[in-house]
Amino acid sequence: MYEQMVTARYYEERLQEEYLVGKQPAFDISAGPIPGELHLAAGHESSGIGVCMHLRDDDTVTAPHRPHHIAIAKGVDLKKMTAEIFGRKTGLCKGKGGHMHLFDPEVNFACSGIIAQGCPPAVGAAMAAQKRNTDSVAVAFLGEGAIDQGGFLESLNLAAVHDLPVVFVVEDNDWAISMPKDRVTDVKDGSQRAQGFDMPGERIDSDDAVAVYEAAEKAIMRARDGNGPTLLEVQVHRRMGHFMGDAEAYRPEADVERAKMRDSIERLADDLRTAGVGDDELDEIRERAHERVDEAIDWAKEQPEPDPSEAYEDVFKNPPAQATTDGGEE
Ligand SMILES: Cc1ncc(C[n+]2csc(CCOP(=O)(O)OP(=O)(O)O)c2C)c(N)n1
Ligand SMILES: [Mg+2]
Repeated sequence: MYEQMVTARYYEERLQEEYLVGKQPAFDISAGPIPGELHLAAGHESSGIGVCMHLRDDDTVTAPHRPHHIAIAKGVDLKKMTAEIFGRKTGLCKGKGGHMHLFDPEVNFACSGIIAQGCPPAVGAAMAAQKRNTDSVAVAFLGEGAIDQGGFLESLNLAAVHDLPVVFVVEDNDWAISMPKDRVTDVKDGSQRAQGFDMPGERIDSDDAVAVYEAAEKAIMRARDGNGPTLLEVQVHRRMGHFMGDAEAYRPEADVERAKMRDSIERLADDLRTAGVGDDELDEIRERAHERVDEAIDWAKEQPEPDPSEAYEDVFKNPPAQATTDGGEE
């Protein structure tokens, strides 16, 4: 778990550096090696990793717009994922999706920029698993800012009424862009929503990745054993802005500091030290993780850009006439 968490954190730090290349001085979002928006998940590691440690390749995961830690934990190919983020031809989606549209059928992982959008497809995957009599499960991750979305609430209902093998994981980082949680809901504990659908709900209120791991184990085993869905809410922290380039003028400095103080990775490292793991071993793990990330980023940066003539391929099932490369002659 520690290795995965360190990998995810360092990945975000490296992407942060790469993203800023060429974007200054007037912050041009389309310039540089990573074009478009970038939402980094530093501070969310305990949730993605604590949950996905229990999953197999044939289990499905849907993630929101802040997906990298979850994708890494689900086993998405780091090189192809990085190439996708850099908009390269050898990326997971041939460079056409970017960081919010990572799709990897090898390990059944998808994410989307539309919040709560992953819930219905996760329910669909769980229904398919149930109908095929397999013991695979689905997990839908979403932010606390998405828990009033109809798609989420309808998914909870469908999952409960059909006893589907699905787990919903709300990553509560207290913010939805510039909107603090207490301005959109009076319900402090989002897992209470489970009661309205007659399913178990649990909130993990600490920065303890092991507590997440244990709660997720219960929920995923329950799903695998055919006993239906669970809703988990995990308190995480947004260590960075909502997206790269967010000046966070709306956010009190003390809140940023608090987020940085409560670091689940440091906590896990302390727990490991207490359990007798030496600093040498922790350093070794960190070095291995850094090497893997650096290698993936170096590889991605050397990959070719997609050919403009392929822009419409894989985008439309039945391309409209104007969406052909010759300007609509056919
Ligand atoms: C349906 C929909 N409405 C609005 C948006 C714009 N939007 C993008 S991220 C976001 C806030 C998400 O907050 P939260 O779910 O808490 O996730 P976090 O960014 O904190 O990880 C919003 C409103 C969107 N992407 N999709
Ligand atoms: Mg949030």
